[in-house]
Amino acid sequence: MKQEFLWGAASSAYQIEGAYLEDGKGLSIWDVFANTPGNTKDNTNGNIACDFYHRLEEDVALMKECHLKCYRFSLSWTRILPNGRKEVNKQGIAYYQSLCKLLKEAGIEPIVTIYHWDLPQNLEDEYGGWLSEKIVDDFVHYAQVCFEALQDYVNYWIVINEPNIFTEHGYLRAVHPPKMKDMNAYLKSYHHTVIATAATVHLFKLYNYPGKIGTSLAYMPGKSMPQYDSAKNLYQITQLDWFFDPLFLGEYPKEAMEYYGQHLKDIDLYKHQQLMKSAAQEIDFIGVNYYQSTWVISAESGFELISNPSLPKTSYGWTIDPDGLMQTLTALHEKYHKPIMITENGYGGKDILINHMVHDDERIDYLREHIEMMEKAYKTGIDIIGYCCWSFTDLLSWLNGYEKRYGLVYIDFNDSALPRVRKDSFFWYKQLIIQGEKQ
Ligand code: BGP
Repeated sequence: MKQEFLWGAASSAYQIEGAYLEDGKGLSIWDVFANTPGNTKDNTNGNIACDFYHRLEEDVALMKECHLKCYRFSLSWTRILPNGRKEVNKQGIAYYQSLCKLLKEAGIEPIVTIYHWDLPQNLEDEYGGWLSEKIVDDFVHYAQVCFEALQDYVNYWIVINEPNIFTEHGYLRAVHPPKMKDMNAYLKSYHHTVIATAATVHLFKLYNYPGKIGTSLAYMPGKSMPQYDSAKNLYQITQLDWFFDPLFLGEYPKEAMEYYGQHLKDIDLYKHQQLMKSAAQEIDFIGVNYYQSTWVISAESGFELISNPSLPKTSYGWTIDPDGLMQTLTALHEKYHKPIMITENGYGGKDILINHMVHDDERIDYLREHIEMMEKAYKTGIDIIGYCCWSFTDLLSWLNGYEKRYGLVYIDFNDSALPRVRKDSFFWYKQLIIQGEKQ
C-alpha cells in the first residue's frame, strides 16, 4: 500500500461518548429510544458507554501506541446544536476541537462522520425527522457549522453513515427509532438522506472547504447458484444500486423504480435531479462498510436472502467471506470510478478477559484475511485510500448491547472504572501498520 495509506479504526458518537446530558448537550432520538424500556437488548443505552467524552487523552494515547494513521469518529448533532438548529453549544464545539487537536498532535488524521444515526429528538418531534424534506435545510446548516468549526483540523469528511441501514432498521423493520414498518416511509426517508448528502457535498465545494468529502454506505454483495442469477440481479439493483447510484451517479436505477412501484407514491425522485447529478460529480470518495456477503435464492417476491451454507460464520451468525470484499471493491470501482475508503470492517464476538489478556484469534484471522484481500484488490488497480477496522475499543452495539465486541481494546463494562485492556488483535494490528511504515 502507499506510504500515506490511512490505516485506522472507526467508531460513532452514540456508541462511545456517554455524557449524554453533559455540558449543554440536547437529546437525540437514540437517547430517548434507548432509555425507553423494552427497546434495546437488556435495556442497554449509551448514557455512559465507553465514557470517551471524559477519556480523550487516555484513548488517543492508546491509538498512538497502536500507530494508527487515522481515526474515524462521528459528531453528535445535539452536542453541537442542542435543539438540532440555530443555537450553537460552544462546549460541544470545544470538545470536538480538542479531540481533533489531540489526534493531530499524535500524528493521527481525524476522519469525521457528520451523522451516525443520532438525530435530534426535537426535529423528530417537530416534523418527523427524515420523513420530511424539511430535514435537508437543517442538516445542511448543521454540516456547515461542523465545517466552520473543524476545517483547520479535518481533511476527510463523511456526510452520513449507512443511510441504507438506518432507514431500513428505523422505517421498515421497526428495530431502530422511530420504529416504523412502512415501505413508503423507508424509501422516502432514504431519499431525504440522498438530498441532504448532495446538498452538503455541494455546499462543501461551493465554500471551498479544505479536504475531501465522501459518504459511507453498507455493502453486502450477493452470491448465488447460476440458476438464481436473475434473483441475484434483482437483489443487486433494488438493494445495492438503489442506494449507491443516486449518490455516485446522480440518479436511481430505472428498473428498481418499477420494482418499488406504488411504494414510491408522494416521493418525487426527479425534483432535485440537477443537484444530485452535480453532487455525484463533486463527491470525492466512496466510503464502504463491509462485514459479510449474502446468499441469494429466488422466491415469490423475486429474491430471498439466506445464510451461505458453505461459508464459516462468526458466533453471531455473520458470514465470514473475504472474497466478498473483493467483490464489493471491484463492483464499486467498475461502476463509480471513485477512490474508495473502507470505513468499517470488523469481527463482532464475545471476547473473554483472562488475567488481563484477551486472546481474540478469530478477530485477528478475520482482519488478516480481509486486509490481504484488500491488498490484492489494490494491486489490481483499485484506488483504495484507507482502511478503518470497526472498532478501536469495544463499544455499544445498537442491537446487541455491550455483549457483542468489536474492539482492538477491551473495555470491562462491569467495572465502573471502565478499564481498557489491549487485546491480542491490538498488538497484531500495530505490527501490521509498523511493517507498512517500513515499506
Ligand atoms: C454498522 C454500523 C456501526 C456498527 C456496526 C456493527 O452497520 O455502522 O455503527 O454498529 O455496523 O454492527 P452490530 O453492532 O449490530 O454488530
